[in-house]
Amino acid sequence: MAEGNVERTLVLVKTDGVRRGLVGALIGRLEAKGLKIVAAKMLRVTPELAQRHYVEHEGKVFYTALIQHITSGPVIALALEGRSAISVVRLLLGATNPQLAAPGTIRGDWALGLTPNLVHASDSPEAAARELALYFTADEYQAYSRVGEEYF
Ligand code: 3AN
Repeated sequence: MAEGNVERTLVLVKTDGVRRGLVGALIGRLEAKGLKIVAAKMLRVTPELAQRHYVEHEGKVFYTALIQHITSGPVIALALEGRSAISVVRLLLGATNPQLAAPGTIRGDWALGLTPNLVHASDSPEAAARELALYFTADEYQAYSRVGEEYF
């Protein structure tokens, strides 16, 4: 496998992750993998933002539940950077349905419900660009070097 291009991806610790007190554990796993936090905030997703975020799911049976869940409490939004960050984060999360997610993945280990499945992450470069722009402005990103960056 090639080294992989450095990418940025959007990760949301969803309201269930915040309410369950798993923010530190979830972010810790992503950080330990070697992904670098380049922007972060806690926010309440408005219905308008939720609609823009989940536009591709509009009309699906689970859409209303999805919007209700993401707007039901605070979320943590993160921009993570690293080699092949988009696909790597999706692998760490595991399958969308936590009942089918492999053990060792975040959803496989810590989630059971389909709507409250702890974390959202962008699934393609196009989605990452679109979603990052929904949550962060250019001046909210921080440039810095992590200790041990040569290992990642
Ligand atoms: P992922 O979060 O793995 O990218 P998507 O983008 O297909 O999954 O779906 C977005 C969210 O919609 C999921 N995180 C999950 O909460 C919800 N969802 C997806 N499929 C279903 C489904 N069949 N029934 C209920 N909720 C679903």
